[in-house]
Amino acid sequence: MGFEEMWSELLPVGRDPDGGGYRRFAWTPPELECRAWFLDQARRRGLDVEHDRNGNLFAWWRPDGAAGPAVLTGSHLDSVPGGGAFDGPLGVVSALAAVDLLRERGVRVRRPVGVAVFAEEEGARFGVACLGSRLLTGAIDPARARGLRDRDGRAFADVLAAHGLDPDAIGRDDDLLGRVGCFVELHVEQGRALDAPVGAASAIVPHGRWRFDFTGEGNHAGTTRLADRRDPMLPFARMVLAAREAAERHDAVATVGKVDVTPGGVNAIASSVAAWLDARGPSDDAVRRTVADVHDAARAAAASHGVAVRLAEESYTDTVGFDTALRDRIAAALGGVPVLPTGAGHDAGVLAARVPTAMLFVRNPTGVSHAPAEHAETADCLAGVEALAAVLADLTRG
Ligand code: HGY
Ligand code: MN
Ligand code: MN
Ligand code: MN
Repeated sequence: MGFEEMWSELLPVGRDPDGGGYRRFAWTPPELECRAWFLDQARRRGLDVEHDRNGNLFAWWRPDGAAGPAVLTGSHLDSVPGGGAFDGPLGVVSALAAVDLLRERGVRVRRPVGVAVFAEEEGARFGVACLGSRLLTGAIDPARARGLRDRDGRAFADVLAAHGLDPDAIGRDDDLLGRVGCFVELHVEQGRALDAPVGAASAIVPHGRWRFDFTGEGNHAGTTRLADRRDPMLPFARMVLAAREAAERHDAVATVGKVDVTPGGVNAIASSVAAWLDARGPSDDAVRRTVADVHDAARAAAASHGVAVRLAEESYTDTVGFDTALRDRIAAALGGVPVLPTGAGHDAGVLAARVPTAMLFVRNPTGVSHAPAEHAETADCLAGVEALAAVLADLTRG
C-alpha cells in the first residue's frame, strides 16, 4: 500500500464533515482510530510494535544484519482543534512509505529504522505541547504531567491508566533513547518560506505558552452599576490587544487563541477568565520582553478594574538549533535543498536535546497551518517520501 493509498485511508478520520478541519485530540476516538490504523500498518509490514511508558508508539524495522543505534523517523497523529490534514500525519505516513521504498528497492540497511508516533504533540487536550516526547526525554516533571487535566477535568494519569499504561511509570526513558542514533522528522511546512518541494530545517525559534487568570466578581449584567463592577473581561481584552502591540514592538508573534470565561452567561458578568498567550520570536529576549509587556498591561488594567491577575508559564522552548552535521549530511544526500528556520514547535525540537535531530519540510502552497486550508500537493508529498527514503538509506549505510 503506497503513500496515496495510506493517505486516503487516514484522511477522513476525525475530519469535520462541514469543512471545519480536524479534531484528533490525544486518546479521543478519532486519534485512537489513527493510532489503531498506524499499528495495523506496522503489523502488516512485520514491524516490531512498541508502546512506550509515556503513550508514544514505535514501529521498528530490524532487517537481518541491522545493528546498533536506530535511525528514527515519524511524527504525531493528534491535531489542534480545527486543524489541517497534514500537520503530523504527513510525517507518519511518509515514514511508512519511505520504509516501503527501501524494502522494494532492496536497499541494504545496516541500522534498525524506527517509525515513531508521539503523543499529544499539539497539547490540545492536556495543554502542554509535545507531552509524549517531553516525557520520553525528561523535559517535563512526570508528577506535573500526571496532574494535567483536559477541559472535562480528566487527568492525564487516568487517561494513561484507561489505556493500559502505568501513570507512575511515566518519565525519561534512557533505555529507549539509548537505542536511537538520530531522529529525522518530516513535516508539512507551516508557512510560506519554502518554494521547493522539500526543504530542511535549520532551527526552531524560541516559543512558549503562558496562562493568564483574571479573577473578578460575577454579577448581574443588568442590575450592576458600572462603578460596582469587577469585570475580568476588561483586563483580558486589554491583554489581547497588548499581545499584538508587544509583538510588533519586539519583532515577535503573539497569539491569544484560547479563552475560558466563567460562568459564560450572556446576562452574567464573568467571575473569572482564563486566557492563554502563545508567544514566539527571533530570540529568547524578544519572547521574554513580549510576555513581560503583556503582563504589565494586564496587571495595570486588572488593577484599574479591581480584578486579580495571575500569570503562569506552561511551557517554553528556547531556540533549537538542529544538528548541523546531520542537517548538512541530509542536504547533501538530497543534492542540496533549501534550509530554513521554522516558527512551529515539533517533537524534533524536543528530541534534539537528547539525540542528533533534523527535520525535512514538504512545501505547503497555502502557507496556512493549524486550519483546514493547510495543504501539500501530492507530487510534493511523494517528493517528500523519496527524500526521506534517500535520507534513511544514507543514514543506515552503517
Ligand atoms: O504549536 C506548534 O508550533 C506546533 O505545531 N505544535
Ligand atoms: Mn501543529
Ligand atoms: Mn506538527
Ligand atoms: Mn434573572
